Amino acid sequence: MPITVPVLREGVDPAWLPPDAFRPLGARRTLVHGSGPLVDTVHGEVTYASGRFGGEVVRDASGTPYDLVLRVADAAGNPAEADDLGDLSNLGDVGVLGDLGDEGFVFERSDGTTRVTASGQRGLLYGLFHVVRLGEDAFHGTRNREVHRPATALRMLDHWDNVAVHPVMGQVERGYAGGSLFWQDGQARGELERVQAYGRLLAACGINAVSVNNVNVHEAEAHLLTDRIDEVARIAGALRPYGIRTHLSVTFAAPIVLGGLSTADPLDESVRGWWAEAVHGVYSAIPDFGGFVVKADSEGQPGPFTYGRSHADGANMLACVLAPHDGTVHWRAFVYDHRQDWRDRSTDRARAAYDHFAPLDGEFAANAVLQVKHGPMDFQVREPVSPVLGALPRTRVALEVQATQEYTGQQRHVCWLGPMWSEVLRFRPDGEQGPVIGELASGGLVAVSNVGDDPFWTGHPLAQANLYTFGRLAWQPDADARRILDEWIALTFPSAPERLVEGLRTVLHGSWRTYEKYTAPLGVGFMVQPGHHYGPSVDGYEYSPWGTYHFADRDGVGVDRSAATGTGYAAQYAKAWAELYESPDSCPDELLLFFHHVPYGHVLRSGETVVQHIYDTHFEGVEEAEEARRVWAGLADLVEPAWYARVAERYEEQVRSALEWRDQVNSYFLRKSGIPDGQGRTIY
Ligand code: GCV
Repeated sequence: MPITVPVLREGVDPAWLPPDAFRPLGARRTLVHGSGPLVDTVHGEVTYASGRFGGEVVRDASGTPYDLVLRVADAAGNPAEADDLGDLSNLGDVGVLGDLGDEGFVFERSDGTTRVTASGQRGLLYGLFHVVRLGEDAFHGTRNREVHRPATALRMLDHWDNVAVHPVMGQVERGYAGGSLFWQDGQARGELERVQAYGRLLAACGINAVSVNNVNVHEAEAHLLTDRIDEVARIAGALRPYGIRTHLSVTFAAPIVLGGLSTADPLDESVRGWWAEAVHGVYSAIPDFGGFVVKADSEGQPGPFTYGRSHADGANMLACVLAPHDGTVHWRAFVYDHRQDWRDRSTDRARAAYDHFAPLDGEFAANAVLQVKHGPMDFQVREPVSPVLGALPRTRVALEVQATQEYTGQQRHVCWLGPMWSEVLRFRPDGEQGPVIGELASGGLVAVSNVGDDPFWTGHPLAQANLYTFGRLAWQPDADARRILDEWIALTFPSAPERLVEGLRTVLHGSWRTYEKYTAPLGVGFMVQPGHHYGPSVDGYEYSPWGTYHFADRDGVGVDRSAATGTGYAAQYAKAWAELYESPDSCPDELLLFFHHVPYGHVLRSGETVVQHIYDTHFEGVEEAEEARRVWAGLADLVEPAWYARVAERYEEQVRSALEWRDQVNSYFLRKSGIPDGQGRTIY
């Protein structure tokens, strides 16, 4: 039976799956061949599109020509069922199917028929969305066989959603798009059609896993593991038709909090037994459950350190009880001292993850994945790539990025993060040779979700591009981010005139660098308002316990992380990078203040002094934000009014906020340094 495609409530934006995106497919005659629940999803999608656009969907091969064939075949290229496939039997070189795995597919077109052949149901689903992405191009000319398969098996979104509204963090921690899609009034939503529609959007960009609750596990969320697992099961049920496996964040102290045990020591037999029992319950309710996400010994969350155990001990205990069920534990490497004394210059938060985890390489179980933030600090607009990502060759490592824009404008500013993520994915930890991060992240790619129950999903409609880009990069980490953005534009605005396409490119392409220009300079980070992290406060975190300092004084600014005179962080990299970062003369400009404390008159590789660079980029950043607002205003006649208005309203706030950033940062450095702007502009 075909599934019923989820229908969005009036006013909810279809994002990158507007009905018109299905027009080319929906106007054709399509054979859907194979069986199983995800084939039913594909069948449902084609039925829905055909019903809308006058096409036809056929389930059993009849020998008549088709415009499109979507079929599951076995590794030898034989169709899943022994139906008469007539002219469809020609798969040519079928050897490749054996390599496709469950998620890959072959795409080809000849003799007027477009064929998608997958060896697993998931592959068929992704093949369907490939056809949707191609639009009319999928149905013209001849196309040689293309093999598509994801670079990594786990492409995941972590939701930091609280079941019950948290008094400080609200419903979604660091969420800027309304309430939770999953939870409302302290429980799982009764109506889950939107969750299913979310799964559909995610499948269309290649995401296959979702963790549904905050990694900071409060009491209500803790119970999801045991007595409230039925609520998680209902959410999993809504995501499953689109190939999404559900994961849960759990507290390491669960045996105490939920089980009444006196300890959560990972080497204690009763603790292990308790977890095994709990996991059994989870899999009874959700047979395809993905696994756990764990934030341990981090920012107040409990962990194995309490018992004198290592993080490998903690992760492996959970891995062991998950293994019989094919589950995975995602163990976060975000472990540092958040109660640091700002007077203590010997402690460097940037060092912490490497210091904790690099010595544990080779000790983690096969189904334990170490989940590592892309930078050593915390999702700043500019950080070096975390040295942890290249330091554990015998460990499955996942890269974690933040689609939710905690430090990049909180979905009030446009900040398309595709170029930043691409830079990280292309980074070669060993220098010129060796694999890039996109290849090393065998444990998967994870983004903290930027989605909520807002009608536009992401608060700022243009932030949808971040979610889409993440999914597509997770599928193919070396893909060109700008091509992905073009895909997003083409899907979101089918048959958009060139002026709109160009306008969207203009406002999005450079938006990350624009944001970087008017906020914290040269990789120094933070300078945000404490707590909520929106807007400027240059010294906001300077005397805090969080390890986030810039050390500006009258002579200079920046953190000395060199091995020779600083914290030694630069030496955590392989030789080529360690040498590059070690000296202020070779360190890339954009990271200079991350690695070095330099005088304001220090001349950058660009030829500009540090302080003049700060002034110039802050003026430029505001001008670029104003220009983007102007470009957007010129698109008013081409975009649906509510969409247009939401973006326009956000641009007003972005420009206001950018001005505030510019004036606070520039005034701060003028007052500290006493060095006037070389161009004589007004600084307060
Ligand atoms: C979920 C940062 C955020 C926290 C977040 C933490 C993490 O510190 O500000 O809200 O907690 O990262 O990644 O665990």
